[in-house]
Amino acid sequence: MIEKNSKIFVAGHNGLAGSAILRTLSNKGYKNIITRTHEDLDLQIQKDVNDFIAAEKPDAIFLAAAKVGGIHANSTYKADFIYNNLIIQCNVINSAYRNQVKNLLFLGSTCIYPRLAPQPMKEDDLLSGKLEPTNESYAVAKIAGLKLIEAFNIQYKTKYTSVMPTNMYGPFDNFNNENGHVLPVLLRRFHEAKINNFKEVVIWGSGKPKREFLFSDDMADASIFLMEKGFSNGFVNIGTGEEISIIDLAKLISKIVGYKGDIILDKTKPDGSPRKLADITLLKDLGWKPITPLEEGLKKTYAWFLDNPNFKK
Ligand code: GFB
Repeated sequence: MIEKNSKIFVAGHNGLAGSAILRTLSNKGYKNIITRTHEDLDLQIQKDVNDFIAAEKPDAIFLAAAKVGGIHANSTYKADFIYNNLIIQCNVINSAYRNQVKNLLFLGSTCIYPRLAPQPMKEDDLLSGKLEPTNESYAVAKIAGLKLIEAFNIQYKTKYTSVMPTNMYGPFDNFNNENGHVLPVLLRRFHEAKINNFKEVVIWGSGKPKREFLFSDDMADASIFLMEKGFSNGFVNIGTGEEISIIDLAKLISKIVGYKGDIILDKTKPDGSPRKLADITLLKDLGWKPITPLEEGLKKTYAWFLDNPNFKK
């Protein structure tokens, strides 16, 4: 387990998840944190990763580095989503073991579950059915990652942890119109429609699919909670237990942004999974509970977006 003076490497500290983990660790009084930019350390180069971990010998690693994106990016860059993520997680998990790193947390995603898994989705539902085609590459890579952790814990007696957060959002998200996830993309689209007086905003799909949205700082809080407990007995869902349809999310974002125009559905775009609500009974039984309601998280994220106009788009 980790303690306040543990030396902690946050891999992927500039991303949505990694920045939330870095921010939350600092807020909780962790002072001995190391990070490396992608330019300084390419996690796809096995020797560089091993040399870095051997030299720094961290007590713990939060593996939040990954190739991520929304439904369009996942459908368009299938090879990158499986190859990049497999390489990164194999390099970091293997080097952690080879250099006696005691604690490691691997970040997966609830897209690992079958497209039509019973809702809410339990950890036991893994590999019980066909995956959602639009994000199968990413899902296979993340399933491989959690299985790698499981296998290292069995064969090499490591005590590593895997968490499967639901759709995350928050500061330092990807607001790019094509490759971002739905929540940041709609925040930006409604904002730009308001300031440009557009008559309507187009959203993709039927608007009927439901999604669960987890504020990134809450994911970080749950992940640090598990690492402080030294939990390493399988993988754990992280979510809010609440879901919302895409059309209702769009209406909520429109209200928060203050947009007055119409919402139009582009049904030529894919819907993806009909639902993907995570069952968080295991996490709640361990003593954690969700923190940030969606409307509050949306307001915080929109405020951050307004304060960071030049952030990657
Ligand atoms: O967040 P999202 O891109 O990915 O899309 P998933 C969620 C839903 O939002 C789909 C609808 O039903 C989309 O049709 N949507 C509506 C939009 N308007 C838009 C829009 O302008 N942009 C986008 N992107 N969606 C992701 C996986 O699945 O879940 C990732 O692709 C990851 O790999 C993530 O697992 C957690 O929620 O469908």
